[in-house]
Amino acid sequence: MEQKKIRWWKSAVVYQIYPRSFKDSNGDGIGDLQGVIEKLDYLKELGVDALWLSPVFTSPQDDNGYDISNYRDIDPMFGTLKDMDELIAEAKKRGIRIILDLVLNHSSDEHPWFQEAKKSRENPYHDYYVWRDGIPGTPPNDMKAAFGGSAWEWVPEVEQYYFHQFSVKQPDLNWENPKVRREIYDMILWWMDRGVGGFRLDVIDQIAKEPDLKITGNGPRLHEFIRELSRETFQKGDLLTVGEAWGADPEKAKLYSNPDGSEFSMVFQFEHMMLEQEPGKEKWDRIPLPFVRLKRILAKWQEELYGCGWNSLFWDNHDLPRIVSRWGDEGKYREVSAKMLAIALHGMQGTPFVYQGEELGMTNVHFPDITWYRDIESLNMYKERMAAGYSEHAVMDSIYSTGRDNARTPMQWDDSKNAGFTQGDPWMAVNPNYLQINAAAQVHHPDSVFACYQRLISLRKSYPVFVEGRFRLLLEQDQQIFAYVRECEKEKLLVCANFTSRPAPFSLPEEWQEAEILIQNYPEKNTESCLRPYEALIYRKTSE
Ligand code: TEU
Ligand code: CA
Repeated sequence: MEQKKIRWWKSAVVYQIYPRSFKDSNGDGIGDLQGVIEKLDYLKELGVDALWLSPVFTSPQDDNGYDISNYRDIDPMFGTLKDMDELIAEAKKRGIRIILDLVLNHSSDEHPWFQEAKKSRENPYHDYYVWRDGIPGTPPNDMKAAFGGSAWEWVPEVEQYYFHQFSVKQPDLNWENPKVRREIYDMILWWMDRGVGGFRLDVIDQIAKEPDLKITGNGPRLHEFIRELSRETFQKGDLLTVGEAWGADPEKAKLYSNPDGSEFSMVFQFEHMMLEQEPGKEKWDRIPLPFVRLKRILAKWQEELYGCGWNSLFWDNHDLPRIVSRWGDEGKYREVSAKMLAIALHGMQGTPFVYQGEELGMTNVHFPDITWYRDIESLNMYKERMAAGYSEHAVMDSIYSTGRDNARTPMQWDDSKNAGFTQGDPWMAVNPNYLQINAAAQVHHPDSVFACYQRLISLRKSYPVFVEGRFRLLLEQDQQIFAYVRECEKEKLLVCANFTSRPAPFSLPEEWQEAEILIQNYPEKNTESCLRPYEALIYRKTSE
């Protein structure tokens, strides 16, 4: 049996860029592709192997680019196709691949397909989308859209409703229609010919919808469609493909990330990210993190995909509050907790994703009022909850703790005006703490959060146990410490992390007393029988 080559993305670390907030090169206050090119040496210094760009395709920007009106062109605010070709080439020179974010569940309502589709029921593009007969004011059913309101929108010209799981300007594509699938496959092959190194597939588990049965995620034809997509496109290259699958469980993930390459390389699952959402409520209604459950869920994913699937590893992305504010500390222990969270995540098996600014320990933002915020999800929630009688204080608290704009404030490059992000007026204000938290203050500082990520990324390439080692959870019931071992034939790791601001009783097992310390987040050696606040270490030893 030919030795299965280790796929490049199994030892890779991917960096997510939210282009609009990363670096502005032309002074219009919006990040762009030339800005990304300017920062490739910074990313090379960090050591990442691939860049996932949130969408930069032509878009009216109703959902900041997750509403695409031309899949084969770059929105002028981000640059041109020529800039994208230059980015792909310049990144390649540095051994870095470019991963594009494809939104295939829906398009923009300004896409020519939809502009045609809504003209008449006989239009050849009409069934590129999901339509239902009805009468004005009485939608086909009571399904709600993720950004508020009904999931059905009436179009008088055709006297029908169209289905949209997200905003009214994001009509769902009809994957039942083979013409839609062919258009999508041809577009993907076109990007593969331009040299992209992979794709992130937005809400891909929602493409096989059955709205009459109120099914959105995990529809009956989902894996049929994904296998066809993979066969017709991805399998013709050596790509990293990652599907966003909010509803995935390990059983589904074994299909999505089957080592035979029949679907994707991996998925983003969110079970570990949903634990503070009050059951039966919206994401805005929070309960404290159930830490022991978190550890059990992380362990479940590690154990169940071992040898038969592949995990992505992430805490942050453009939709989530920043992890150091969420599970670390914004004050005295900001840096040490940011490093702890990195160590706890990067010691596990899978492909780690670093979200822009996470490598600096960037935090959530606390703007004075709603006028400073930009995200359609937060703005719609604000309107809905204020109209429903919530106090403004409660609504703003939800936005402060859980809003997506926490991750979308401009990248903090240095302590110059607007953190060096733009010479113009930024599309969204910079987090005022950029004076203390910025790349310039960290890149050549050996004790910085940046240096911690640099070290973790290089460790993954230096020791096969990071990629191959089997995960085993320790101290399962401990309320403060997340500890686990990784073991393969020749070597093993012990990872331990105190997730709290209090010392945590811990005695290092005898077998690890003489082990080498690969990384730790306190400068001085620990002499007590406890882990200091947010203390984390990775020990390594060769297997007997
Ligand atoms: O997100 C899918 C999605 O479900 C999230 O929007 C989630 O519902 C929300 O963020 C929870 O706060 C993807 C993209 O990542 C997101 O940015 C887009 O808004 C969304 O799809 C629609 O394309
Ligand atoms: Ca710009």
